[in-house]
Amino acid sequence: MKLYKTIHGNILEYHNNFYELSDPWDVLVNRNKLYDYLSLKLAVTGQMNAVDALKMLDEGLLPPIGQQEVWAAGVTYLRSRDARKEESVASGGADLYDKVYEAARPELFFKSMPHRVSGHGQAVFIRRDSTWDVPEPELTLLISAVGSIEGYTIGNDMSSRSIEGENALYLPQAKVYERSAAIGPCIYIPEKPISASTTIEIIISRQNNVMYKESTSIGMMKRSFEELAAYLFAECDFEHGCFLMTGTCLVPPKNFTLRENDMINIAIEGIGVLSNRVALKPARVNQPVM
Ligand code: DO4
Ligand code: MG
Repeated sequence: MKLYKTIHGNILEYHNNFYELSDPWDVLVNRNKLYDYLSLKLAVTGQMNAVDALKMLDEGLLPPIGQQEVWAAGVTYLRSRDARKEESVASGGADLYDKVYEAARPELFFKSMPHRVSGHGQAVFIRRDSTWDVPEPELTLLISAVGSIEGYTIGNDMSSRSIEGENALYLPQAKVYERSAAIGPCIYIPEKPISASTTIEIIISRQNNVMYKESTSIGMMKRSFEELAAYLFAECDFEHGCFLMTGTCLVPPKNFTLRENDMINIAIEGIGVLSNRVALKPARVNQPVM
């Protein structure tokens, strides 16, 4: 099942049939056994006209988020550890990434408040004070207030590699800024947990030329989703549930940096495609000069 948030309401898609659900978003997604709840709703809700549903999705799609915080895990794949070690050689911080990859405690960091999140079709930003920027395609968990993993979406943990590489203590600036997180297009709620063979693919294009294309499977991850969720919930409460990006496994080559108007397409089997154009935040009056 797939749950979409639109400007006109919430739409559930099941086997190419569409159902409008009147429950408020934050109540709807924050449930233990969400699949079972939605199955019951399907049985008592009339189908929407498919043309109307597709028009709503086409014209009014929103990021599938309400009041949930977005968190992220790091260095959960060997590829991510190696990329971080390379970029931080000069700062002397390379060992940190080895240590966190091997440690029992994972790296978890706060990524975004809901208002900074972009959805499918919206722009993601790169920082003006960064020289090396990449998208990070990440399977993203929807976790309920009681800590149960209820669904999945596609996440993009936009990152400045130049700022993180300069000094690991700059991580919040490398990771948290306007439109540095994208999720969407929907929440995928399968009957059983997502399979380890699920593929994740990224394509970055510039003026219709493919600049980078790569895919892998989520089974390459070192840690389990339950382990990440358990650490996140150990000493934090999430009244509305939360999203957790599970780390990147696909890293563009060292000589690649994103530019304005690049297109980022991230596809995860079963969920769909999250597409975002790269932009600069419109400059403020009195924009500080760095
Ligand atoms: O250690 C820094 C961030 C790592 C990260 O975002 C990732 O591995 O996806
Ligand atoms: Mg990441």
